[in-house]
Amino acid sequence: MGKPPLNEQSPVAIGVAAGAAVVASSFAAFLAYRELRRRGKPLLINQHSGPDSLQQILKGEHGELVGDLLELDQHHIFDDWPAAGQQENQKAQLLSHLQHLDSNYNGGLKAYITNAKKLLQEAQAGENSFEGFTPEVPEGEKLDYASQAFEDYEQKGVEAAHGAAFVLVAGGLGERLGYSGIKLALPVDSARGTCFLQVYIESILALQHLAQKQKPGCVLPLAIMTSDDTHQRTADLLSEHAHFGAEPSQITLLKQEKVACLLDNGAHLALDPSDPFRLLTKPHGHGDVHSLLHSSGILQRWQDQGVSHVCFFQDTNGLVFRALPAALGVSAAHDFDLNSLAVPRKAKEAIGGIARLTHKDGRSMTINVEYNQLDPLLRATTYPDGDVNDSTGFSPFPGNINQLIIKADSYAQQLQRTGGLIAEFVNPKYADSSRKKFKSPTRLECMMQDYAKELPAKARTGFTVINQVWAAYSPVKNAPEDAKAKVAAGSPSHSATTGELDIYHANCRTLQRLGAQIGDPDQCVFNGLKVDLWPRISWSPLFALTLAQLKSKVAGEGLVISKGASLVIEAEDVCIRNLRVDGALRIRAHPKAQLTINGLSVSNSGWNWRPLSLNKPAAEEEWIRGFKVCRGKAGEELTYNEPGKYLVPKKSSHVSSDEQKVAVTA
Ligand code: UGB
Repeated sequence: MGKPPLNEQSPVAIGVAAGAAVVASSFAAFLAYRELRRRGKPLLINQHSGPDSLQQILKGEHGELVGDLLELDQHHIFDDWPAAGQQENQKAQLLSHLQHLDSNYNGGLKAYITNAKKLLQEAQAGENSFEGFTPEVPEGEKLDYASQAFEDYEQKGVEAAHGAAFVLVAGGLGERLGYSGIKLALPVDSARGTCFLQVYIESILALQHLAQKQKPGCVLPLAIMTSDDTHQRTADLLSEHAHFGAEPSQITLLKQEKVACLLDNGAHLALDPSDPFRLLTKPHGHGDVHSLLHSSGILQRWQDQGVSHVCFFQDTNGLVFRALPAALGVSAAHDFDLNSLAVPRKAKEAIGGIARLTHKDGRSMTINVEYNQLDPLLRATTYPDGDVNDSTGFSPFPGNINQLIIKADSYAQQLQRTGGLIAEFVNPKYADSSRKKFKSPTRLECMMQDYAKELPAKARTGFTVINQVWAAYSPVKNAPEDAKAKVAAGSPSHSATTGELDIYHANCRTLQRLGAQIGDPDQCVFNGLKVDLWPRISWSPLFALTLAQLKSKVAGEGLVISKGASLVIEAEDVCIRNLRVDGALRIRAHPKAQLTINGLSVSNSGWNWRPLSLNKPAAEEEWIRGFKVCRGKAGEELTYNEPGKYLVPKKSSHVSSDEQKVAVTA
């Protein structure tokens, strides 16, 4: 399959004749047809032998594909087809749908079904894909956030950043979260109100500004992998917001295709119950990103532009760029072909564990073992208790957060060799103990971190653990009820509630390390989760992306933020020498405005994060968080729309002729 359609120059004779081949069923008809066609002989089919419309398919451009499907025992797809002349449009729709699926899988549907049969048989037999391997805790770079080592690597990362390209995998719809929009459009935090895509693009632009000091004019490219579920909405989000300040040519969308669902262990393709002329399809997993970067030619283009490292990240971790420059520095310093960013992992937490696996035959590799495979692997080998925490309160196996840094040279060679194909797996949910029936149709999947499995033994693979989870990882993945259940089971909630609150937590803790006085958190309950609500401090990555930038812009000992206060910084060039906030303050400024805040004290009734009441309307973004922000008119806005230098509060030393514009709304 995946071959060109039948050659129309060699028509097959179909008609009624004495002694013509008479076949009893559509399936047999096709097999006979194919056989004779292969031998170059015309086939005469009795017009009463099987649905006329099937005979027509034989003549059509999809005949070869359909024949292959029938040979692969997929005749159920056509069994109930109406006779010729009926529902021809719908039939054509199914044929072109099949053709589409065929051309979007390497080797076509034939390869897909063959691979599926093999993997389904292995799954039914309960085969262990790690048979013969023994896991060990791997060695890697472990960094305390904000330590000297962290800062040194961060500096190295900034120096290497002119060669960085970024890949955001955002094809997942987020069904687990129970949100109807695309996750990239969700606000990272309600204080600033900017969405994930904006924060990611601003982070890349902030790194670009730093990199331009090394390589003037350099532009850091971003590719976003979308799917049918997310593509249009991602494109619209970008165009509605002028690409959030990036050059349109800097961003490329790559759409991944879905794959057909499988009904049973025989890999029968599942028809859509609501439309017998369509197959059910589902996403193939984030592993598609490698073949797309290869087949689109993007990786090649990036290499031609001088890209040395490709950095992958997920759709909803608002903290990723806190750790990424340091991880890039680790990659550059150790010349890693593959570096996985990791955090300490709670046992049984739904993130993969990074392990060193050594085979009986001597092979070994450092890879991610997905959470559902880690426990059985540990129990079957060296850890009889399975996936449990050690005395540190965490699993000894670091948690993969699917933020990968891959060296472009060896990546390109690898993709050239493999076409970017990643080992697939299947994960059917069985309805019975004999593992014969599925609860619902399944499909083949692949994961981007399994790129490590394809690497040659000589490849340099490593990982970078940020020892403080709060500084690097808080994704938004789980719906409120599931989040509560996760916490009850001792795992992090990874909910929209904590995704936001962890941003404030990280910002407050970071500023405390700089010497700032930050009020204690309030204890709150949102969506049934007991959480700490720290002062709502949030800033644009264009203000400070790295720790070094933050240190250069904020004199910690001069900053005092009261319990319950909010501070939002939407300005690039702000120097905070002395600022006290008791209430709420938002600072906005033109990119070319330079602000020095020295001696400003703000006091107002501030903004409140209130739990939702069941009987009051709320937006979907609020429901998944469990709170609403009440700003009222309370809060001070400092806005500087013109370039210039400003001292705040205005003093005699004010150096700009521009008027300082202070809009006080409370
Ligand atoms: N994604 C796609 O772009 N396409 C797809 O077909 C599927 C997903 P999930 P998952 O950090 O918590 C991963 O569903 O796969 C995007 C790691 O495997 O949120 O369950 C999607 O849009 C696991 O080891 O996560 O688990 C999203 O951006 C651990 O690291 C991203 O892929 C876990 O993430 C992840 O998709 C984690």
